[in-house]
Amino acid sequence: MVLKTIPALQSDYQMQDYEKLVAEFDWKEAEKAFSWYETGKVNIAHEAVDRHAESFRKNKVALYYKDGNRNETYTFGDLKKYSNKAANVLKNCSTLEKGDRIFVFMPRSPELYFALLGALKIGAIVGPLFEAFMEGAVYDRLDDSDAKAIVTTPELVDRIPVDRLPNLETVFVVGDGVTEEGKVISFNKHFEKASKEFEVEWLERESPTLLHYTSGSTGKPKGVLHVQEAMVQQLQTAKWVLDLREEDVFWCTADPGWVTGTAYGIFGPLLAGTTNLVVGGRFSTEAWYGAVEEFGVSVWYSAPTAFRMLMGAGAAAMEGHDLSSLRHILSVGEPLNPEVVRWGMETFNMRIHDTWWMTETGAQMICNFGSMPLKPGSMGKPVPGIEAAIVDDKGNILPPNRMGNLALKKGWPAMMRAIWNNPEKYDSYFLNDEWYVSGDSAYMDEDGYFFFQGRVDDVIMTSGERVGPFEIESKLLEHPAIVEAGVIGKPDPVRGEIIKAFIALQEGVEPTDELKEEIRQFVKKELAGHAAPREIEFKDKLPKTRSGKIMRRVLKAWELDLPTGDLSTMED
Ligand code: 6R9
Repeated sequence: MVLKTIPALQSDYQMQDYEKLVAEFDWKEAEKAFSWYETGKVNIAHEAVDRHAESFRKNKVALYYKDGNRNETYTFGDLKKYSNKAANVLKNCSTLEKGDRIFVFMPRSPELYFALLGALKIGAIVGPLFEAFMEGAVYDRLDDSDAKAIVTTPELVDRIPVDRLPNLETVFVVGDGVTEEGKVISFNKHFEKASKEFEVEWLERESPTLLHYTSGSTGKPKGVLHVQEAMVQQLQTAKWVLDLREEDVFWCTADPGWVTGTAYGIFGPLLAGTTNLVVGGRFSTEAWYGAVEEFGVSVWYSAPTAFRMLMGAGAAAMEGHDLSSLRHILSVGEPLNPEVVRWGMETFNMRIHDTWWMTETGAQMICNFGSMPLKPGSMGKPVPGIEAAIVDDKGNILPPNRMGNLALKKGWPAMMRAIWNNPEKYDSYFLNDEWYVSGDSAYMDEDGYFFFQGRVDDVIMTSGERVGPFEIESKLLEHPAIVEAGVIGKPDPVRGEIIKAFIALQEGVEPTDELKEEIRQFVKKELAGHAAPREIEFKDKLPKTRSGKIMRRVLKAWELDLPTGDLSTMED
């Protein structure tokens, strides 16, 4: 059963005529929005902050920050001043030069944004890290990229193995009363005195900006390198997909340790001159609904795992909160289950718009736009200017409704330009020098909508049928007892593979054998006999990444007693 198509929104969405744009749009058009189009002087931090600070947006709020006792507001003028100060600190207290790698390793706080933008102003390459990383994860990333400096906090500094990182020269520690010894520099001490003037380093469109480490299923995490030109696509999608407008308050819930937290937690909205909310700390239903209300959030970008938690908390959790400021909701990172879309319609009377992209793509690629009908369960259609297709392993385009490799025509503005230190890995993404192959399995229907099926490695072959885990997981979520589900293929001598489901139940539900049977029958009746999980295992919690992705490879490794691979991004 497929939920009915939800009609396009009747409003002034920025992208109106999708088909026309697909036929006519050229990225060259989008470049005109930037000052470098006129001046030739390129720096993403200038475009995101200084350009607005020098305009009518000088006193407009750029950043609301809330965490525990801290509740702070920064205008674009403030952000220019403080990122200039940060740039001066980084420049004056280290030997950092254009192209050198600096990491930011700290919780979400205004200082993180000042430091990150300051580092971009001096032309350094910034590697953002999740604050939860332990010593091994920090070491791997700094060592692989030959980092020269890192910005961190007193709580995290002990996780940086300075003795094993001979090229790491400077450790900036953000906090009060930091003692300067060895490589440690007190960020705050120098920040207070630093000049608020700074001449940004002017760079090229192809100059690198960010180095985002992302884990594959095997081996060490790889460093995905982005360049200045990514801003073209980040701004264009902020307009078309996020539909950001002058008066919006935008909240991207992602941490900058994840690409969503930089591309859309910083750049997209700031390039568009939009007011952003940053909330520190961990997820809680109360804090999240409270933040939407307190700051009047109008556009909200989050992830299925968060929506599922809000859904699990039920209507009672919303009581007493005025969420009427919300106008547009979007999702990324994991397949957006139709059940969650249904909940969104019921709860907010709003469509939740899925967006598909990857660290490697640098910006949104396949999306549900406000101006088009939404098919629940589909990620939508390619952003105008992007060509996507389902191809076989040789690069032949497959007809509609056939499952295959989700591929993108090489050469979009935000595309990664290298895997750090690993040109072979970089080349391995491309097929016939034409297609970027995502590693995701999907199909496209006759209307051009793309449907995610799973990572290629996760696709299940059972009794000769190819089954994507996503469809089964989504069906399982429709069962009232289930909060979360992860589905894998388990090798079987007769059937090739059988379907095994790991399930987290609603609080208070008894994990009985009768319930297992009931769930099996439910899938059988509602989806297909061959899709019903032969094995079911109840778990308190499923293994997930910090960006909320269910780690099916970990479930599989546990099941089959295989090595789990890199676990540095796993949530504790
Ligand atoms: C931005 C981001 C990329 C992988 C991607 C896919 C999964 C992301 C999705 C989605 C289904 C969506 N993914 N968005 N799957 N529907 N809307 O998530 O980057 O952390 O590199 O992950 O995430 O499997 O290949 P990243």
